[in-house]
Amino acid sequence: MKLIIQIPCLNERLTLRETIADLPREIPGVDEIELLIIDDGSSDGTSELARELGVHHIVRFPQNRGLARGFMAGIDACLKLGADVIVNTDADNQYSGADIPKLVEPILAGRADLVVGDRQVESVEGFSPTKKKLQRFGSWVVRLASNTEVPDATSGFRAISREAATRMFVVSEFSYTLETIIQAGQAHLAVAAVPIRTNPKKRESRLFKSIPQYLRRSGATIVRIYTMYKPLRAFLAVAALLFLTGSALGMRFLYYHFTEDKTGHIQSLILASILLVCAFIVAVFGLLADLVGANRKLLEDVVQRLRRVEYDLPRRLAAPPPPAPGPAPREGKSSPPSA
Ligand SMILES: Nc1nc2c(ncn2[C@@H]2O[C@H](COP(=O)(O)OP(=O)(O)O)[C@@H](O)[C@H]2O)c(=O)[nH]1
Ligand SMILES: [Mg+2]
Repeated sequence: MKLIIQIPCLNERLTLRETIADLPREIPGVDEIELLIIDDGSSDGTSELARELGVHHIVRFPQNRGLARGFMAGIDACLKLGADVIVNTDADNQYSGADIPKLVEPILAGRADLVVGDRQVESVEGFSPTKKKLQRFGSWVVRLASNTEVPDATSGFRAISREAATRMFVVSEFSYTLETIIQAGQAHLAVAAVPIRTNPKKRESRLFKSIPQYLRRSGATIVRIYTMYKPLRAFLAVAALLFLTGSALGMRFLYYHFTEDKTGHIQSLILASILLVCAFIVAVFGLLADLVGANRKLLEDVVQRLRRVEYDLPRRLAAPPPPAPGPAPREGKSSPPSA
């Protein structure tokens, strides 16, 4: 059982040493632990420090590609390196490395494919009330879209089984946290959450420069992801709103038409017609988006199979062949080694 702990980094020279020092060196049920950092165009010598600290693998981009792409590059590298379980953590030592055994336990026990560390956000001191509210809202949307019970969807402290990692495809540019849970939920993988501890805040977030930026980016990500994974529901909700408003205006027109003067309220009639036509168009868009979604699922299946061929086949070919079936070894004598 090989565990690779991956750490996405953007200029983390100041905190990387402490983060790595806090990682466990041994975990019951795990034979090998390796570290991998994704240095996403850092200019402060993060990679050099990582090498000095004995990090086993470094994925380095000459230019910043963003956390989501960095995360996926790490996942791909871990699969290629033969990881059975992958743990993702932050380089600012935000999450307590001592909780990694707790995080991987449900995967080792075969109870989960994706385990998300729950920071119990209500009690985290470093979070502003706005961030807490948005975090709660984001987690609720993710639970709705994924049919899972993850309380802290934006947590980057996760354990991922090889099976779940082979199925991960992040399309969002900005962050991987929400999308990966939705994908796992929709693929009917077992998603679990365990309470974990966090360390005191070391620095401001690298992902957001200000609260309005946080609101804008997270809001857009949540809407986009929900529409992407539940297109019919999202489009039909908008269509229903347009339909109900159009119908109400249409009723208003008919009411006045039959009870008062027969010539007035033409504006209501025009607006009602426009809204009803729009409702129809949006509903048709929903059907089209649903068809595109079905296509994406097929593509995901193809990519998953390709990954298996690319990453699992060489492993299987490199492994010694199983002993050829033959007569059972006689008692007291060991069987001859197979070729
Ligand atoms: N690969 C990559 N990692 C990033 C980028 N921005 C932030 N990170 C890393 O992602 C992790 C989370 O970032 P952090 O600033 O702690 O975000 P927060 O925990 O949401 O406040 C840290 O390990 C960062 O070094 C980026 O553009 N690319
Ligand atoms: Mg952090």
